Amino acid sequence: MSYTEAKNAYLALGADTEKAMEILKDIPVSVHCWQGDDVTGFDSRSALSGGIQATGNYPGKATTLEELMADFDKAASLIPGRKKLNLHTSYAVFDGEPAGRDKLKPEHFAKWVKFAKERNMGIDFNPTFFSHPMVKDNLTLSSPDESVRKYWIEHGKACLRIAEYFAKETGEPCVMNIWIPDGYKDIPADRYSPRARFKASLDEILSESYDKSRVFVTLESKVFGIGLESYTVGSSEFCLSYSDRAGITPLLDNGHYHPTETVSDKISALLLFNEKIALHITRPVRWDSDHVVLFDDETREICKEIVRNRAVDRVFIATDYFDASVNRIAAWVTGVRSVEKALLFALLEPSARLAELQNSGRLTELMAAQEELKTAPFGEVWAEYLRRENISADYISVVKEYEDEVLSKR
Ligand code: RNT
Ligand code: ZN
Repeated sequence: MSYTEAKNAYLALGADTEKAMEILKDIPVSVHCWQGDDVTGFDSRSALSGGIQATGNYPGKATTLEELMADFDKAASLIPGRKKLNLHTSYAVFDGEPAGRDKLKPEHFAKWVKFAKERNMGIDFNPTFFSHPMVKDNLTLSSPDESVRKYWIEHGKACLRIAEYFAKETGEPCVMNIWIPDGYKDIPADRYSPRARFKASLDEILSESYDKSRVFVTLESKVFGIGLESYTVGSSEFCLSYSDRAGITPLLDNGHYHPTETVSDKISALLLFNEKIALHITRPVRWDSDHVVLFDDETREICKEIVRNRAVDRVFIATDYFDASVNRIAAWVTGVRSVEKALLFALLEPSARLAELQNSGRLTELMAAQEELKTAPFGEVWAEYLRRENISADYISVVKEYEDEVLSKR
């Protein structure tokens, strides 16, 4: 089947492929830098902590700034659409004396700014509250130890200044996401006090003045972590309530809920009460395993909710996964392409017609129409989108060549 035939097939179903591709190419997807090196970073190179894990030992991992940048470029060259660079603080670059995370300055990210500007990308940012000796007993902003709490508050404030610098330099808004791993492996006796301290710490961080038109602070909740099974301080209720009260943006990671809960079902509720929301798109397999995102049911359903609710401008979309068991560049490309594909799939849904079926109680027809869409000639439209974006459909041979020439020599 040709693209023209696919286009006509979609027109018959009530969807406009041309319009869909036009919209898709301008939707920014924030690509996480940490897929490139299993969340290691450059500042302390401590073992990954915080209850998250990158499993696998595929050869060729990036270990220097230059390698990570080259790998990111290779991946980006195989991903269509508008991209942002998503950095963690642990990717700070020190030319002279290393600075502690409480004393980081914009200059420690100057090389990343140059990199992003040369590629016309905005930058998003994440304070790093893990993989560091100042994490004490798995606690940071909720620690009962004042010196620990203070250190991480200063870290948060330093990150706000850096986020503002990113926004000013790139001319694009910077989403700064706060996620802390704090929690307990076993049943705590006091669930209230750590949350009270976390609340106070966030208040202190946000007392730093910053340009709210350029920097969007988001808060990511989580239900459990490895070694933090019984209690997490930053639970969903805590984070939603806090964001609401403080006027910041809630962030939902689809690996951070009980297994039968879906983020796709949460989006509409949050859009009714928030100007903006933010997402970490990942693939949890039995736990928050951060497998590479695929073009699967939940990824499509999440994207449908963004598109149907006309919220493309209100949802900050970012990827968040780290698989060390396969080629890391292919992992990057497969995951981000899956998000792009799911967005395209969602843009090809005749949502007004489907909503009309629902609202007029024609639920049998709705079921049939939704099934029909699953086998519409989507592959042709995706292939056309790649052609228009000048991106080769076959990325595996490009990645293999890079593996032979570059990765295998590391
Ligand atoms: C952890 C959170 C968090 C991290 C990144 C590296 O469960 O999802 O977003 O994955 O900050
Ligand atoms: Zn996340």
